[in-house]
Amino acid sequence: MSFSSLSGSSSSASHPLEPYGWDAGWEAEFAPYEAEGLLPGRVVRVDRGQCDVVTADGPLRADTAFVTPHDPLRVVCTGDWVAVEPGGNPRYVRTCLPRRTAFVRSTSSQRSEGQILAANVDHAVIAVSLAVELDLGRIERFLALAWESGAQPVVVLTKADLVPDAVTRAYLVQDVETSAPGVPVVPVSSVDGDGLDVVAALVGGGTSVLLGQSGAGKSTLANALLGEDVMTVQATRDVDGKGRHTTTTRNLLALPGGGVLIDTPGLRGVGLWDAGTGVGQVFSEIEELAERCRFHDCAHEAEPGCAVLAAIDSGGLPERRLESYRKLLRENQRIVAKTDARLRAEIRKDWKRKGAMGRAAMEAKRGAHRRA
Ligand SMILES: Nc1nc2c(ncn2[C@@H]2O[C@H](COP(=O)(O)OP(=O)(O)OP(=O)(O)O)[C@@H](O)[C@H]2O)c(=O)[nH]1
Ligand SMILES: [Mg+2]
Ligand SMILES: [Zn+2]
Repeated sequence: MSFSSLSGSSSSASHPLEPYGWDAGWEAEFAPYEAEGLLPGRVVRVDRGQCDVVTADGPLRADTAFVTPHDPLRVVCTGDWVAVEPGGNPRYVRTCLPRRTAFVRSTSSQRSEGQILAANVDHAVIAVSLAVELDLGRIERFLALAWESGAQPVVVLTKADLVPDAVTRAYLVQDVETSAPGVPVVPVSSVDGDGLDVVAALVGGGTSVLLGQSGAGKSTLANALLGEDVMTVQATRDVDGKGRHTTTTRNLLALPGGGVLIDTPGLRGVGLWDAGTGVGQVFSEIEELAERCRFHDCAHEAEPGCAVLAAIDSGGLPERRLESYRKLLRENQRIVAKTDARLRAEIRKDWKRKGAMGRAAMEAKRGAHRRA
């Protein structure tokens, strides 16, 4: 990789990591490590105990042993800013700078384990294929996680060339817009280039992550935005969205017109992960209506003066939205309860590990409490 082609805006020497999102905030955050002689870098890809990092000296590979703690949410991830040792064999990533945002999902609905998919992301771009039937519930779920991550969500409806009829296309866009208040919804085709300029403008600043099911066209879109084939795309697939995963690692790419893009492997589904705030944002129109219900604790079931039910009756709010809202709230409560249970169990384990001395000290303290 060379930095010579970077468009230096003026005579003032810009930092070679600027195209990767480096700014004054990261510089300040990195200062103590700079003093130690470590190199700043951004994680491009993580792969089995190692990661690719882009630094001012170019790309390098480093060992992640120090940044792979037990807590899966603190494991180094694509998009992280890190401090890397200037040399050594292996060369180690010493530490991760505190994240501004993080896209987290639960690995499955069965287990209460969070998985971080991308760090320091400004725009969460949810790719949804127009070649298959829209699943609004799934879009809402992605959106909840996106809002929760701290990033601004965007929905791109890919393969728009497969819906040539303008009226049908407009209906599909409208359906998604109804399920995504406050979120830009952009139909795009990587084949004929429709909508590409709109997406390019949205991802032209900050860091964006492409998320969605396998086969949604994420890598094809990434290549179209890059103007070259960097990500591998499978030319033919048996069944759209069901084929094998083409992209297998999360990859960070600097876009030629500015902005940073993270392409990710397709996700069959995403489990919520402590996303109560995110769910509220996806269904903001329901939460706004709820403020006008007669009862403060209205459950919008059959209460008199319920503004939510009134909106359904008048056709202003699709009933599906309320059902989906309830479903995601319930799922989120379940995952939060499970996580709390797991944390409690871990704290108990920790407690058992403590030596006799610690235990005695605790006992003494408790005794003191009892006496008090
Ligand atoms: N007609 C049409 N096909 C597209 C478009 N974008 C992507 N495709 C096709 O859709 C298939 C999947 O595209 P990918 O870009 O590999 O999908 P992906 O989301 O990266 O998939 P994973 O890496 O498995 O997650 C390929 O056969 C592409 O050629 C588009 O805009 N129009
Ligand atoms: Mg891909
Ligand atoms: Zn109500």
